[in-house]
Amino acid sequence: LTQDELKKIAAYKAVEYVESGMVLGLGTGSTAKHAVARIGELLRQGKLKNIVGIPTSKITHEQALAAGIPLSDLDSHPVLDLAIDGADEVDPFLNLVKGRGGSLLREKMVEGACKKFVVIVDESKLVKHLGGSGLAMPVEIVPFCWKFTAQRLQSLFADAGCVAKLRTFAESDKPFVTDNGNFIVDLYFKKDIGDLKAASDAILQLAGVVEHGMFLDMATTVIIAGELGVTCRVR
Ligand code: DER
Repeated sequence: LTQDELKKIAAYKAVEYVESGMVLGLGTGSTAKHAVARIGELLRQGKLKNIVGIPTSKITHEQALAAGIPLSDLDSHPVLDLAIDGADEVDPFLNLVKGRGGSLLREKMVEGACKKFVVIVDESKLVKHLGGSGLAMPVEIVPFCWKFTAQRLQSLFADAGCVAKLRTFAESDKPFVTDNGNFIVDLYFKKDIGDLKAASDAILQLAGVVEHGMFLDMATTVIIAGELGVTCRVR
């Protein structure tokens, strides 16, 4: 099975949790994309009714619109029944790294407002420790004096051998700009960052930081699609 087929299997499994009448958080990324498409398909087939979708990014807003999912926002629906979204990393306690697609702020706002947050991943996303894979830990920051903020983030995790890099578009040095008009600094760790809650608090205390990509104690269910089948982990 290809990685995309595994993502699709996890996504379709998650959509089985969707009931007519629900207000749904619609995730962002190549895995969540399959869930959004599936919800649209079930609506068209009449197997789901009266669904309201709350998108976690402009790109998901466009996809959901095209899929015929009625859309709204958190102002109109401050409490959601269920969100379905992917993740970049999942640790054994169901803590997540998200945001390598750049949508972490709206995802965290929407998914933090849900009664249930179902995460869908292929098995390649499972890690022992968050940030341990040497891949990016995204932090959304304001553009004002971004070097100052990036430097402070890097110093926070000096013991973990942290390197902070402004996210730019591949070819150019143009900074990536989020849906909210902010920049993203990606943190790369050489060693384990240890206490995640302490790391989260320290990051959020820096004026200039908007939000980070660690989603701690938020996922209620993680659906993992692997070569040997699909497994569900429930908090
Ligand atoms: O950027 C994001 O937050 C995405 O949801 C990411 O966590 C998962 O993206 P993927 O399903 O394309 O791997």
